[in-house]
Amino acid sequence: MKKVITYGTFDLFHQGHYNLLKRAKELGDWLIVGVTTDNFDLERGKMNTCNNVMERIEAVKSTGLADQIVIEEYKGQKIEDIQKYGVDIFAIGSDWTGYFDYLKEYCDVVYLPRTEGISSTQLRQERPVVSLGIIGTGSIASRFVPEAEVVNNVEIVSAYNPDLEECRAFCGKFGIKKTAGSLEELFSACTAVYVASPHYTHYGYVKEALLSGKHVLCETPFVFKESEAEELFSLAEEKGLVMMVALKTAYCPAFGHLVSMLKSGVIGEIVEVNASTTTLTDEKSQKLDSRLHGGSMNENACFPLLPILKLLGTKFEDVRFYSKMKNGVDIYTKAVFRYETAIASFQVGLGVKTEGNMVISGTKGYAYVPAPWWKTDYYEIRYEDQNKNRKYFYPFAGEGLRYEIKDFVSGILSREYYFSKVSKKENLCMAQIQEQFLRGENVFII
Ligand code: C2G
Repeated sequence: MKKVITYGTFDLFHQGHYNLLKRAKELGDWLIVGVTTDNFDLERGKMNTCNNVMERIEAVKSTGLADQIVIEEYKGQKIEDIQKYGVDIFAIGSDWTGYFDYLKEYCDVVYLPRTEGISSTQLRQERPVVSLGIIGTGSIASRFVPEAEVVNNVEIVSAYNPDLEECRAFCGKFGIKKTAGSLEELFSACTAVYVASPHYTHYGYVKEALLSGKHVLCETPFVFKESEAEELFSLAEEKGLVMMVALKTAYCPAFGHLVSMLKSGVIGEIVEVNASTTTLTDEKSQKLDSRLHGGSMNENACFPLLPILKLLGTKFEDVRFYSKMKNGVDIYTKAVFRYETAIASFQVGLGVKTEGNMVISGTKGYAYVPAPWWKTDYYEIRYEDQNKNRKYFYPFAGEGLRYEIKDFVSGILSREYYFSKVSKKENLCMAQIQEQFLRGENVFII
């Protein structure tokens, strides 16, 4: 039996892909199709795929041409697959001519004619564009705009800030066409909004946006009351809108992989999670202003809460906070969570600096993520026997905001496959923890 293998992303599956698979199948008796994983595509610079790996596998499957589908996860896998599956012919489109000649050592390499006039890139450009309005034009919004520019199918069309002069300057700087004089004006120009205003204003803006039928991407921290989070999620569900919290770490390739690896048991049972996020901040900053919901917990807690809730769940027995205060806000807080079979802790600080790494300890080994762990491209899994230690590297492009933006846009464009990387349950739990801290429950001042 002559075995043929071919690989591809097969995004927005089209006639060119179909022709290629058909031609490949005709070369032998058994066709194996390798479909790239989302992470592998990110790694090789394909940032803008519209369909996730499950959708792309489904598309290949539905042609009925593939006798076997495998997933392609890393560079170098082709050689291993060819040997593992006893492949006779490696086939690929002519756009790759010459590139895969190194595989000739293992099997025949055939470059098949590419279908002219159609491509995923072209189809992606033809997809609807999500028009985005920005509420709040401060520093995070300034970092957001260049990141959104590298994501397909999204255009920033307008911005709003109650300070019209500041808003005009922002729009001028980034070439945003419309300076909105009111929220109504902003909403009339867009289908989705990015809420990047001071955190105490999130609840109000998100609610107005949802009521106006807009999808929402809201900066962290989302809201400070569980009931508010609950209300906003219900509203989004009711209206059939995507509402996502822009907790960038959750969308970064390294973090997603780390969580999946640890959940699959590579360090045994997880017994402790410890993470810290400190960012020394000018005392006069709004972030340290008690009247504006300033403070370390409010500003940074959602970052370490993410791995804790993802790895240990939302059902802890109790939590205690140890805080150092200044001018009515916590400049440093250590939180300790007791779970039935594990413990977790984090440190957050705006007025105290500490090592910003993350260590997750298990019964067989531990994961070490160096500072700043919340925007990492690298982590290690370490064991008693150091020979077994492994290092893992992932892409982390630019400011890392492009991953959440891409997810948000994909969520809006292909709703049926959308699931939020930070679940409703996790978001509610984060709000509930913040609320408990603000109530002073189990807070010990040092
Ligand atoms: N293709 C084609 N005609 C087109 C478009 C694509 O024949 N108009 C072929 C490509 O040459 C490739 C296959 O369809 O053989 C899949 O294309 P992509 O989805 O773009 O995947 P690609 O990035 O080429 O991945 O490991 C992955 C491989 O290296 C190829």
